[in-house]
Amino acid sequence: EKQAALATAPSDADAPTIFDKIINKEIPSNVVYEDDKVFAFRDINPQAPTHILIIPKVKDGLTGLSKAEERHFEILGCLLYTAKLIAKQEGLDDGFRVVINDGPKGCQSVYHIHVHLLGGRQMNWPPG
Ligand code: DGP
Repeated sequence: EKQAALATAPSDADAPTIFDKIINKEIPSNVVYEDDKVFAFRDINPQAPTHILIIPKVKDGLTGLSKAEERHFEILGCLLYTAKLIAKQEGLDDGFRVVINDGPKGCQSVYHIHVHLLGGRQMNWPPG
């Protein structure tokens, strides 16, 4: 399913994605954190007992990390700091993982930057 999505994903288009509808609550999601800049919700296809996506409310061209510019420094920091806050909120005191998939080879499927927060089980290394 994911491979099929990757084959058709617009790897550099700045078009709206399903995440805009999630932010606007046109599509329901399980929201775990929201402020003026950042939105976080549970992944529909969890890869760990805790699997949360942390995204900027305004994409501003940040389809993925590879498109980051200096103007994105603040929001990039906000996303990671929010991951830390949510990890605490979720009780992931023994550790967790954050992941940013970028581009086709990074297995990115939604082109609105997002930080995956994964935890609640022993993670493995190397990742797949
Ligand atoms: P990535 O493959 O890194 O681009 O991650 C995209 C994630 O988005 C993937 O783990 C599944 C998740 N996702 C896609 N559509 C929806 C949705 O409609 N709702 C929720 N909650 N998650 C979604």
